[in-house]
Amino acid sequence: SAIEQSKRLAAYTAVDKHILPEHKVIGIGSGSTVPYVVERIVSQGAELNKDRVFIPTGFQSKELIVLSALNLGDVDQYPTIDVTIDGADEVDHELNCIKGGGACHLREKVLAEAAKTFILVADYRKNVKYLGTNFTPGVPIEVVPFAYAKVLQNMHHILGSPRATLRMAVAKAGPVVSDNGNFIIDAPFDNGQMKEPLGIMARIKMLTGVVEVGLFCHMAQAAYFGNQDGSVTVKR
Ligand code: DER
Repeated sequence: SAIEQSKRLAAYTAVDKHILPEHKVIGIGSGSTVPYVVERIVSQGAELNKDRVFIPTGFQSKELIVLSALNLGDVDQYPTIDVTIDGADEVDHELNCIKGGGACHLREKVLAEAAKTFILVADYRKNVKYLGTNFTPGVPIEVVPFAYAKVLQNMHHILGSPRATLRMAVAKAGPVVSDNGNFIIDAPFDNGQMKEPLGIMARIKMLTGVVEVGLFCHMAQAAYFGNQDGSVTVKR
């Protein structure tokens, strides 16, 4: 499909540009775009990859590394990462992004912060001017189960997201449970409110019971978007 092609295009372009022979510790994100990142890294050859270690951002990411026969590492062993490449749900004109569509944003933010270089790869749907344009579920928020109702109440009445909801699972009864054993709240805001994502992120993060917020502000050095016409848009 055009979307899959554009994901592959973004991933291949980013890997060719940012995963160089001298990069030995590499953070691998989550979602449906990063498999193309790993595919391109594998194509760089076993000779190069045998001296590298790959750090996952969750169960899916770990499985991708293992099934691709790449060396698996842990952020405990490698607290400093050369490059982390990850997907995103939306990226605005200042490289702020919404992440957490896959409920992996806590570990993703740890590896994004630990990396000297943090690169985003996505299809053309994610390339927006302001957050909240295309990704309608809103800002993913990882919360401890004990506090989810309180956080939900605060989002509705204080933080200005009256339509915030607890993310319910599809193939499981009850709510989605993250790799860390927590719940996810999705909090939609309108475009106007998302012109200053840093302020929203900080206020949500302060709520008791919030573990991490799926807004990554001023963290990425570049974002690559595959386009339907086969071109690539780079934001930096
Ligand atoms: O959850 C995340 O932040 C993931 O990176 C994810 O949202 C990216 O999604 P996609 O690569 O499947 O579009």
